Amino acid sequence: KKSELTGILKYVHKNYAAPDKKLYGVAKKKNVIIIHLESFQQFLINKKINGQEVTPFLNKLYKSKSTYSFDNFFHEVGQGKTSDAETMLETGTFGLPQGSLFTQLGNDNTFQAAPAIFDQAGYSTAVFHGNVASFWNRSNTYKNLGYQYFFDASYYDTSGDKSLGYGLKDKLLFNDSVKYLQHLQQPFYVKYLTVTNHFPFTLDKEDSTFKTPNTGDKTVDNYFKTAHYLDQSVKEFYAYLKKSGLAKNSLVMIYGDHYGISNSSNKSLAKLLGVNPDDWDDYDNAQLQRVPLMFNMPGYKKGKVEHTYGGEIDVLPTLMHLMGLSSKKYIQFGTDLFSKEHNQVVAFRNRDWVSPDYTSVDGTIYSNKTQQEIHPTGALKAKIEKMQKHVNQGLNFSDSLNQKNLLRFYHPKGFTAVDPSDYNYSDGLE
Ligand code: GP9
Ligand code: MN
Repeated sequence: KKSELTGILKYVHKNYAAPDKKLYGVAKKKNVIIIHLESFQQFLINKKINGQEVTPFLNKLYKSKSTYSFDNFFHEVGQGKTSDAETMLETGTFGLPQGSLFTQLGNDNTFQAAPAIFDQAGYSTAVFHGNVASFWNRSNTYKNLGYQYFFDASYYDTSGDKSLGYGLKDKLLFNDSVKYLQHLQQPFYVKYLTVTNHFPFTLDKEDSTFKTPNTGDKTVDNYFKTAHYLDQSVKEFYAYLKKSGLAKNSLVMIYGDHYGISNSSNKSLAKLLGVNPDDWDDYDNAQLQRVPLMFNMPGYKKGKVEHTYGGEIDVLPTLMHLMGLSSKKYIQFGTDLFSKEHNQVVAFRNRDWVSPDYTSVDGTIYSNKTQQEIHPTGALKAKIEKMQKHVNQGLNFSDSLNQKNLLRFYHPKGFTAVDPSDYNYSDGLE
């Protein structure tokens, strides 16, 4: 079994993309604050409904000179949804072909993941989340990832109208977590998992005055309301970051974990996006899987909107390089989005893919330029096959690494293995 690592390592080394020297370490020693925008898709950015911006604050961050934003960034989750996004971002490996890696392998697998890497670089690490710790088996998985603290629902007052479907409302999560955040030793690596913008996108009247559209599909209509609420939550958190002085010492990474509107509702959404619903097809569904990715460094002046194609698997090496941490000795399946050697073929978990010029859905190839199906021959056919091979290899190697728990045989130099028994997330009340 150990020998299977050899093939994986060969692939990972061949795939490795060296960082852009100008950006390497640009946020060195700063805090890392990750804001996981639940079910948040890229089309919300700069979108107006009835003349009103849905996400005015995020729009400002998106185009700010202090932010590197991406407009061709895709989620790559499978059935593990939020937990798949977390898997990719924390471990640099894909979620599983079926089910959730957190649920299936989170108890026992060996990881060489972001929390442990940052911990060993001198950071304190924590997750803030308004749902119960057991959801997606986080309480066990986080210990194996090496998170020092997990402030789950038990740390907050979630009574009455303070919480909704998946837990504490986002504004309260950001507000009520400050008392824990401010006691963390800096620099810290922390993650906020929001929940309010989650299907079925319901919200109490008192939490929003946003005037929803009227597509006839309640899910689509309400999505804009909860997204607007999420935007306000982030704005309020930023006010705290500014006031406390944390902003200027932090890199804030903001991303959408996956779609909120499923393919079956996309036709209702089409009208709002200026597309004739009758023309909506699989190609459009694939393109709609874009989610935001922003690296905001308050005070920084050289940010811009990047058009590079990439996905969630690419985030960890990108972030590590911005923070001045080499990713070279780790087994990660994505590459630094700022690297000239970054591969722009984005794998979906079901082996479909998107790239700057072509899109593949269910074996059908589309030209992005014409948005029409094509039937490649000759050199183009070979090129397309090469892209599919890249997608298959990445997913296959990642699956075999995780399913056979191969990292237990891999010992990157200078990395200390995580001992889950080092952590106890209880708030001492039970
Ligand atoms: C629950 C939240 C939602 O804690 O993270 O998970 P999802 O349903 O999006 O996978
Ligand atoms: Mn989610």
